[in-house]
Amino acid sequence: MKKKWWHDKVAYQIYPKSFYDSNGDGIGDIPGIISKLDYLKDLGVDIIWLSPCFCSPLADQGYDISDYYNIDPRFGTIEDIDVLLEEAKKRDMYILMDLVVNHCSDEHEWFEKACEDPMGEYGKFFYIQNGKEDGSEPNNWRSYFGGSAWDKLPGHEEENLYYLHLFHKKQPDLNWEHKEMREEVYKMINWWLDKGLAGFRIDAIINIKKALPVENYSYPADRDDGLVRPQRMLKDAVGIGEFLGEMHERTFKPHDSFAVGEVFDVEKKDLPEFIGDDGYFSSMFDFNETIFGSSDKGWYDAKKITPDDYKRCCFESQAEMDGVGYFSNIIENHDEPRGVSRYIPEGECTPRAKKLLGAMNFLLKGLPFIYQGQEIGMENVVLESIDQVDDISTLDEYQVAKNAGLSDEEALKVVNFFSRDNARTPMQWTDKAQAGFTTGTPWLYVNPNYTEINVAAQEEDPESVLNWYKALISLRKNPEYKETVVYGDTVPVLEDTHNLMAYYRKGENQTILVIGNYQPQAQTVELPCEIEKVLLDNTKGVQNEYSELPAFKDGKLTLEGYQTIAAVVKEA
Ligand code: TEU
Ligand code: CA
Repeated sequence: MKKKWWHDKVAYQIYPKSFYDSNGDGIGDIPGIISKLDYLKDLGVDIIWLSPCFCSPLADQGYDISDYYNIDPRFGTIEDIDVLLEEAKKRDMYILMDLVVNHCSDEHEWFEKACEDPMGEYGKFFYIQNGKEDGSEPNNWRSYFGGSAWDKLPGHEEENLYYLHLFHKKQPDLNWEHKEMREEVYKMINWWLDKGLAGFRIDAIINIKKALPVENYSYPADRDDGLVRPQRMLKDAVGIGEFLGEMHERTFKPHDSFAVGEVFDVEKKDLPEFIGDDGYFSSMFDFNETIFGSSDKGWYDAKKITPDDYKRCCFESQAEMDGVGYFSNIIENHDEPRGVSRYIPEGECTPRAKKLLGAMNFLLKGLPFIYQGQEIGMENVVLESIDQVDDISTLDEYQVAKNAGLSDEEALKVVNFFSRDNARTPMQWTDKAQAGFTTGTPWLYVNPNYTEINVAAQEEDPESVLNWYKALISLRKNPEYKETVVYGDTVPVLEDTHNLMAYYRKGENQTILVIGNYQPQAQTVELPCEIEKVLLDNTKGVQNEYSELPAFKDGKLTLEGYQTIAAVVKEA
């Protein structure tokens, strides 16, 4: 694998609306992000991915863009972005923005023009077409947010004319088959890269190629709504590489920029095309742990992941990436529950367990992305009522659960666990009003546990989750160990041991063991190696040098509940 400038970095995802509100309107903004750059630099962050802050009606919280060249006034101005780029550069930090080009907003001028003249030039920018003879939709694809993926074209409700939206009805799909539309996308990407962006996170990009002609691709319904999930259609959508390759050649490659794809359902054989040395993208997220246990029926039918499942998913991805490319590793993002509430069994979510999870994921091979609040161990919220929910996806899944026969309480419990709102409650800076996020009324309620879980409380505590993440990041950057942590192969160790996650990171002439006892009870294991130097131990706060582990003798290591260590070892 060719070494790239971003391999040894640490990335951080900001959800601007919930990160920090600088002007008291209850909405996080770009000046707020600028004011926190030193916090992020001190943490050890190099690359910052901003979820969208372009002009948008916020039907899908900004993933419905109405002007790709401008910043929504609720978040700030394009001049604020210039200041952010400048201030980041001063700190050797890089900014990524979110490239949302599977669809735009129905309030984008392209779609407005398409509605004025569906058969004109801008009509070709979208999937606009006649329904069936009986006036029904062209096929039975479901939107990711529920209901048909087709709606009558606004202003043409009396005609048999539909437009496609795989996501919300206010997110019309862009027609990538139309070259002029692609040219507009490439022009926009290059405009932003020329402005100084280091690259993009690329939204839902696997959806840009459809099975065509759409009227030939109805499928047996997979639920009693008579519809079928869009992923079924994607299996018949052939040739996405033509678009992704063109985009790579026309934009990312000439700028040597960093592009990380939000890509699902890519076959192992296609990985080299996607993230190989000259792949469509620099990297893609490892979603193996994220999708584990999910069900086509909906969130209500999903299976919870256990520590042994989690370990297997991580090692599977590490093996998949081996010799192919460089995944981006996450435990959470703005679409997912809080990682510590998902991957740590209920009732065991202590700071020590949070630190174990952090180490297990962060020290894998790949580019680590920390999601805002993960570094302090922010947790899921507890919903009292469905009326508290903002997320459109959650509201849909609540209905799906009720249609499947769950009671209101059961349905609420399910969506509470998986709701995207869990990751979108305001960042918890202090134990003061509104967690120090805003002096106004926050757009979404603050998790009531902010009085215990907040940045200020953890900065001074050597045993805090925050200082543990700082220690993980400084280990990755430590010249003595960085080659091993960044490029060393991942080799599972004691893989069959229950509730134990252990792996070597094998560098050229150094092996680091990462081992975690993923349960509350202590356990003793026979190590196939000699511990030479302990680098990190989540039971001992942050220290530079550790004495030899007292619990290690005759080749046996006893780990306390949720204890994890990283150590230089000598294999037997
Ligand atoms: O998420 C895409 C998304 O919802 C995936 O989980 C989808 O199911 C995938 O394409 C499966 O093939 C992105 C954003 O992260 C999310 O916040 C937006 O709501 C969505 O796209 C629409 O822009
Ligand atoms: Ca604000």
